Amino acid sequence: MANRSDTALIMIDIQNDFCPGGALAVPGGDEIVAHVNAMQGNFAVKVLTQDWHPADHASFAANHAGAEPFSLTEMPYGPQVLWPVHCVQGSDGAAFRSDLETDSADLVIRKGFRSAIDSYSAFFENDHTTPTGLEGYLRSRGVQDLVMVGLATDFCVRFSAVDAAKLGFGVTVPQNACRAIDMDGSLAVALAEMEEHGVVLA
Ligand code: VGL
Ligand code: ZN
Repeated sequence: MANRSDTALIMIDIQNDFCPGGALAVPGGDEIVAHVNAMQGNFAVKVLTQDWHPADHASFAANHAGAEPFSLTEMPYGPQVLWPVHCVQGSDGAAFRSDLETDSADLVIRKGFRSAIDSYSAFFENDHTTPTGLEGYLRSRGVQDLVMVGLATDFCVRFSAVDAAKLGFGVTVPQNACRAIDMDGSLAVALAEMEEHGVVLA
């Protein structure tokens, strides 16, 4: 897939808060950075996504009286995990890992910026209908295939990969360039769901 102009590398949420020491640390999240950096030269189109929440975001347990982080609630759009406060707009935690190569990215797409709705997927918010604009960008650049890497395998990578496959993109997820939160077996569910939708788990 080296340098095919119709293939994009999508680097998902490689931010301080998802790495050890961060507010929603994914075990080993920092270990993928060197690998992701090394992959970038093989892609004509490079996109970074950035989880980017206002402080009053509805996905934060702290904004629901009495709720514990990692508990489940019902939102108008369906079930929602309540997270520790993370990736607050403009905070250090929301910044990309300083060792991630970001200068050569063509596009940074921010998501989760509406207080009332979370967005795991890089394509649609958690209501599965509000678009982020990424599909239009990729199509207008002639992209057909995606390689998706980043954090976390079982949340933002999973929802992004499944949405991409549903939209008709060819999708590969190299698992050695991803790390999972793995809450209550969520990694196994994520891998099965991605495979079901034709995502290639490399
Ligand atoms: C993510 C939980 C909450 C992710 C983002 O990037 O996987 N997970 N916000
Ligand atoms: Zn988030």
